[in-house]
Amino acid sequence: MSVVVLISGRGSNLQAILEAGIPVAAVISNRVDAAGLAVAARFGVATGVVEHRAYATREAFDAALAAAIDRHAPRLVALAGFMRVLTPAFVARYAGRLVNIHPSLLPEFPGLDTHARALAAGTKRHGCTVHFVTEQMDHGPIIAQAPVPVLPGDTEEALAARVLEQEHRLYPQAIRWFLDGRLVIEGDRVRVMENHG
Ligand code: NHR
Ligand code: GAR
Repeated sequence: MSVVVLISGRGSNLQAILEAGIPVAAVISNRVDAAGLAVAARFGVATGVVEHRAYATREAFDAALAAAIDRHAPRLVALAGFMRVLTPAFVARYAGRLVNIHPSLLPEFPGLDTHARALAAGTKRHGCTVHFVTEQMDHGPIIAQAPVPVLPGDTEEALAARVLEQEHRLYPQAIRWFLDGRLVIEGDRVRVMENHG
């Protein structure tokens, strides 16, 4: 019934998920010093650390990560500021039940440093995307998006904060849709079904 959340850092999206009352079975970080581990502990949620540096290959790290996840038999695995690209074998194992929140309006600005790149491009609209994770980084079927304006004089920090506020609203909502069985993947697209509950 529940969710395993993967983090690498601060954990503000994790906190938004927990505050929304989403059932989280465990939080797993690839870094021992991730501040999000303390957020999980504060909410009484089990934590685990699988350090990517302890593994010689991405395949070995992902196998250890999958073993740690599968102990909790989650319905959904949610990346929340998780910073390691996942191997095809890992993605295949969780096909259709692995989601990510990305800080841009995909397909614009996949990858890292999205806010700096949005400012450099002079775009007037930026935002965030929740998507299913596939082999191709930041290209999976899009579940939901939230736009924000880019304002004159914006810094990277100001823009990131504006996007983050939307992330904290969007991600719990999208996870709720998944858990309520409302998301149907149709090829490259996601249909959000009406709630008949
Ligand atoms: N894995 C797959 N296969 N597909 C996706 O769509 C993924 C993924 C893993 C993570 C999150 C993503 C983001 O939202 C995500 C989506 C990290 C990197 C990266 O380059 C890129 C995209 C994302 C997360 N990571 C470096 C690496 O070598 C390490 C960077 C670091 O440690 O700071 O893995 O942006
Ligand atoms: C969020 O903005 C998230 O979208 C982004 O990192 C931040 C994590 O913040 N994710 C990525 O860049 C993934 N590569 P948080 O740890 O406070 O949730």
